[in-house]
Amino acid sequence: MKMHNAHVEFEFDMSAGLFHLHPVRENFPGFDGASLALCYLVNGIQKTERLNEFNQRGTTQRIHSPLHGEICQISCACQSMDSTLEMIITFALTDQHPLFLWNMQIHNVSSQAVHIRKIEILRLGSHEDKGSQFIFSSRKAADLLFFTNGWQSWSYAGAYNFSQGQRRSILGPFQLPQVVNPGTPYTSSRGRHTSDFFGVLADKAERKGLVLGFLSQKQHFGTLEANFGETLSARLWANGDDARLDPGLSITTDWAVAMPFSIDLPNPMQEYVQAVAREHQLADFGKSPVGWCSWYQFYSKVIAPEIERNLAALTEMRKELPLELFQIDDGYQAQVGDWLEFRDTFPDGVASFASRAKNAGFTPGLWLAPFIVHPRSRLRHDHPDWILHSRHSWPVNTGFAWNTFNTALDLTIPDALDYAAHVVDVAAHQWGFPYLKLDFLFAAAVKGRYQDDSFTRAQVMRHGLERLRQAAGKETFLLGCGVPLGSALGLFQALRIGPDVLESWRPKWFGTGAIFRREPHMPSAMNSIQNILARSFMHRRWWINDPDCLLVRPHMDLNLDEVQSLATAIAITGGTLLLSDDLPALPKERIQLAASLIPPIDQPLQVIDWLDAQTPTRLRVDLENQTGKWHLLVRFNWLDCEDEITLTARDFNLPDGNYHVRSFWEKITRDVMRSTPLYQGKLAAHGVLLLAVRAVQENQVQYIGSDLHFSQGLEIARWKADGNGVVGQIVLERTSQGEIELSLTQEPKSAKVGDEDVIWRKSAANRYTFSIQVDDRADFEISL
Ligand code: 9PG
Repeated sequence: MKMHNAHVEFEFDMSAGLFHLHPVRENFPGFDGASLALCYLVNGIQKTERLNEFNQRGTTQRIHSPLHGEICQISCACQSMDSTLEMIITFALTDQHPLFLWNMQIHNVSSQAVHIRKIEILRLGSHEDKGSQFIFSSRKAADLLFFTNGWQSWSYAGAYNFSQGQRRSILGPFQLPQVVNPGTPYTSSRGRHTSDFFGVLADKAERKGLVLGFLSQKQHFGTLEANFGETLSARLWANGDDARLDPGLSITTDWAVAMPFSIDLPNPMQEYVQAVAREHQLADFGKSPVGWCSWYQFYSKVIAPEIERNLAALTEMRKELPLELFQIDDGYQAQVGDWLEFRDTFPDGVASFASRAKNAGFTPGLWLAPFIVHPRSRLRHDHPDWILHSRHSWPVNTGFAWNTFNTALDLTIPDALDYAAHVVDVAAHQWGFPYLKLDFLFAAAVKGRYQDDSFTRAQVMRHGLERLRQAAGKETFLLGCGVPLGSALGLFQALRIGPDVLESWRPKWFGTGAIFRREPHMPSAMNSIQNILARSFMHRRWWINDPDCLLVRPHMDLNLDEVQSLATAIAITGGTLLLSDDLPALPKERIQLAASLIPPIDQPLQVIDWLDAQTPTRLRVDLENQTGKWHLLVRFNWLDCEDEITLTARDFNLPDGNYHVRSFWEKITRDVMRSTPLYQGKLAAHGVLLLAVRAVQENQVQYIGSDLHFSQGLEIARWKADGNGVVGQIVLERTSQGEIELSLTQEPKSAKVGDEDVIWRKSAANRYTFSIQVDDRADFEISL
C-alpha cells in the first residue's frame, strides 16, 4: 500500500504492520519500519501489543478536507489478539502541505469494558523491529538536536543537544504535579528526551528537522520520547489515562503529524503551526494587550488601597505611558477556591474597581484560578465530594503554592464544573470584567481517580476549558495561564507561554538562591526569557503569546542590563506588554524605558539560533515603512560574565555591506563599512544589544533611528525626503521627549517641529540628531 505527495513517499506493509516515510528531496529526514502498538487493560490485566495483520478498508481515497485541502488517504483495520478491540488506522497525505497525518480509532467489539492505557501511534528504532530506523543523514549524537515543548504554560521549552540530559527540577511533589504531564517520562538521563504535544528532532549538520506530534489535544495528551543509545529511537503516543471504553463504543486519537522541514527557514515551524491553527479554525486574536498587573509588585499581600493608588497613577501617567489594561491579580479573594467571597483587605470586593477602571477608560482585568482548590477553603470544606481523589483515596496534590499543598476540582462531577463556570460567569457579567486571566488550569488534569472514568485527562481538560469559555461568553478576553498548551487552542485569545518572571535573574525562594539556581520552571527573569524565545513561533498563530510581565523598577535584583534584556525579549516577540511595578514609585527614566516599547510590533520574528542554542541569542525582524527598509537585530549575552563579541551581518543571514547601525539601549550609532563587523566589543553579563541596521544610501537623506520607540523607525508615520530636505510625521499616541537621528547630505539650514525651531547637533560626518517633543504626534520639517 503506497501513497505520495510532492514531499514524501509513504508505504504501509499491512501484514507486518510497518510503515515507511521517505522524503522525496535529498537530505530531508524520514523513517523506515515504524510500528503501531496498544496498551490496554481487560479485567485489570494489562496487555501490550504491536499491531499487525491489517486489512485494507476500501481503496485509497482522494478527499477534500475543509481544513487541510486536498488529501489522499487510506484506512486499514486490525484486531487485538484477544479480539476485544478493533483498530482502524487512517493515513493521510496533504497535497498542499508537507504533512503526513495519521490517527487510530479503537472500537470495543467485546462485551466487557476495556481501559485504554497508551496508544503508540509511532514506534521507531526499537529492538523488536529490525530495520526500523530514522532516516537522518547524520547518525552522530553530536549532530542531533531535540526541541522539547513542556506540557503547560510554565513548563520548560527549548532545544538540547542529544548528548545532553534534560533540565530537571528537584522540587518533586512541590512542583512536578503542576508542570509535568504524568504521562510523559520526566528524565534527565543523557540522550533521553521527551516532549508534550509535539517535539522536533533535527540534524544540525544537515540543517533539517522532523516535527513529530499532534494537531490537537482534544482526546488525549500526546507524548514524544526519543532516545539516543547506539542508534536513535523514538515513540509517539496518545496517553489513554486508563479511561474506560465501554462495549460498542470507540475513541479516535487526535491526528498525529510528521513533518520534515529545513531548520534555517525564516519560520521553520510554519507548516506545522499553521496546520494546528487550521485544525482549530483559528482566526484573528485582536490587539495585544498593553497594561498593568498587580502581581509582581504586591504578590498576594496586595490590598485595595494599593490597587486604587495604581489605578490613579495609571490615569495620571496615561499621556506618557498609555497602558490600557488594568489587571488585578491574586490576593483579593477570601481563599483560593472561595472566589465569591473577599478578603478583608478588599472589603468592597472588586466590582467597584471594574467600574472605576472602565469609567477612567481602561479595560479592567481579573485573575481567577477556578479549577484549583486550597485545602483550607470553604469550598473544600463544604464540598469534599467535588474534590479529585487519588487512587489511594487522598485528595490529589496539585503542587505547593500559597504556602501549602493544594488540590483540585474533579470536573467529571457536573456540580463541580458548574461551580467553576459560575465563578467565571460572575466575574465577567456581574462584576464586569471583560478581561480574565484564568490560571492554574492544569489542576483539572492531574493524575487521579476521576469520578467518571470514561474520560481521558485531556478530555476533562478540554471540556472544562470549553465550559469556561462558554460561561465567559465570546466577548470576554481570556488569557490562559498554567494551562496545557494543546488544550487551550481556540479557546483563549492570549496564553502564558513561560514560567513566572521575578525581580531576580535566577530563581530564589525565601531569600535563598543557591539550591534553586538551576531550577528550570521556577519564577525568574531568566526562565521566563527562555520560554519567551523558545515558544515565540506560536505568537499570533495559536494565540497572542503572554511572555509574563515586564519589571522596570530601579530597586530590585535585576540590574539595568537585565531589565533591558527582559524588555527586549518581551517587546520583540510582540505579545502582551504588562508592567508590574508600583507605578507611583517609578522614576521618570524607567517610565520612559517602558513607554519606548509601546505600541507593540507585529512583524514576523526570526530566531536565528532557535535550535542551535539552548537559550537563543540572535533575533531578527525585518521592517519597512516610508523611510525604507531596515532590520532590527538582537544579540543577548546569557553568560554570567561580560563577553567579548563580534557580530557580523552574516550572523543574521544578511549580506555584508555598508550599514548605519543604531544601538537602541546604548543610544549610539556606528557606521559600518563593508566586511567590518556590525558590532565588536563588550557585552555585559545578561545584557543585550538592540540594533537598527540600515543599508547606507550614499548622498541621500536617510532615517537612522530614535530613542522614541524600540523599533527605531515605526514611530515615523510619514516621510518624504529629497535634495531639499525632509518632511515627516511622528506618531506615538503618547507624549515623549526624545531624539531622532538622520543622515543628511549637508548641514541643515533649519529644522522645525510644527512652527518651533528644534535644537540639533552633528553626531558624526553626515549624521545629525534632532531633539523632538512629541505630543501624540509631531510634524517635522528639515531644510537643507
Ligand atoms: C498568582 C500567580 C500569578 C502568576 C501566575 C501564577 O507554585 N506556586 O507557588 C506558584 C505560585 C504562583 C504562580 C505559579 C506557581 O504564578 O503565573 O502570573 O498570577 O499565579 O498566584
